[in-house]
Amino acid sequence: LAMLLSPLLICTALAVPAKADNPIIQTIYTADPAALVHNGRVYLYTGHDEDGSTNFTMREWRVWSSADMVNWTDHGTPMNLATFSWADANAWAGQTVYRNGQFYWYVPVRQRGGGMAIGVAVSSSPTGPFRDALGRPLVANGEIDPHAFIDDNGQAYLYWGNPNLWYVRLNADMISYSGSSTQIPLTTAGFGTRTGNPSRPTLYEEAPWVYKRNGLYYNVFAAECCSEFIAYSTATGPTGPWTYRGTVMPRQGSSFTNHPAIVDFNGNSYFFYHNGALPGGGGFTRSVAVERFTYNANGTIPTINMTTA
Ligand code: FUB
Repeated sequence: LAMLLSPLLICTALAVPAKADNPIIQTIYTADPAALVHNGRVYLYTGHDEDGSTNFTMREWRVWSSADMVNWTDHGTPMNLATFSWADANAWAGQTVYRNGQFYWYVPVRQRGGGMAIGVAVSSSPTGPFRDALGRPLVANGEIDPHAFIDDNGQAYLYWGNPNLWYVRLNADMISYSGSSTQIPLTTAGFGTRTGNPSRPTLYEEAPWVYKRNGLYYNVFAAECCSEFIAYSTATGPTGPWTYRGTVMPRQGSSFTNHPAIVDFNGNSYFFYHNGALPGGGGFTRSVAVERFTYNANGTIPTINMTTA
């Protein structure tokens, strides 16, 4: 009987798809995901909430990668605050893009004796090590959460901001820019209506994630603090005007922040975010998680709920 059953058992086992952990990383607290698809792998760039963190105790960034969205390789810490000699705290939400054989990692950090600024580090490998490309901030206006986007015509943009939303046109070297930083008008038509905070009439809070799909530009962002949910706007061009489209991920879980990243990989779309789902988790001990989703036929993003596995 055992001999007869064993092929059946093997077939059954093979038919069950492998399932990833969610949160993705279960060994340390991670936050602020940014995903990059390169050469058949998804690279996941995160911050690191230290154990016992009480107010964003974050000193380094981490890299992870996967070829199947199930098994993740830990690439360690290829960048930390010491990478930026001019920074002394707040290794917050960054993002990495690839161009011409180099990987550019944009991050917000606190300048020594100053406010928040955005630095850019470079490496010839997606897993580093990364070195400070400039030896000074790329942008220093006290605001955070940089996100770079390269349009089909090769023009790159850097978006960032809290409480405002900014962009600047990056040069092809990705470490300098042309023109000055420009504020994207935060209109309620563009970014929804926030209630109860006259100084911030729209939902936009922070964490812009800009990309293009089927000719439409998407700006997915953290909305309305605190706690945050994830919302999005669309536009026919990379600088707007933006039209508010609604919720991507409602407020859920025990983290008062959330932070979006969206990529397509091997024919599927993935939404990365963070929550407080690990034991001991919360607003300063967050964990990066992911959900697979399908765009609606008209290009809108469905409402996505947090899951654990
Ligand atoms: O992780 C520190 C800050 O919290 C990030 O810069 C924001 O996006 C929010 O997630």
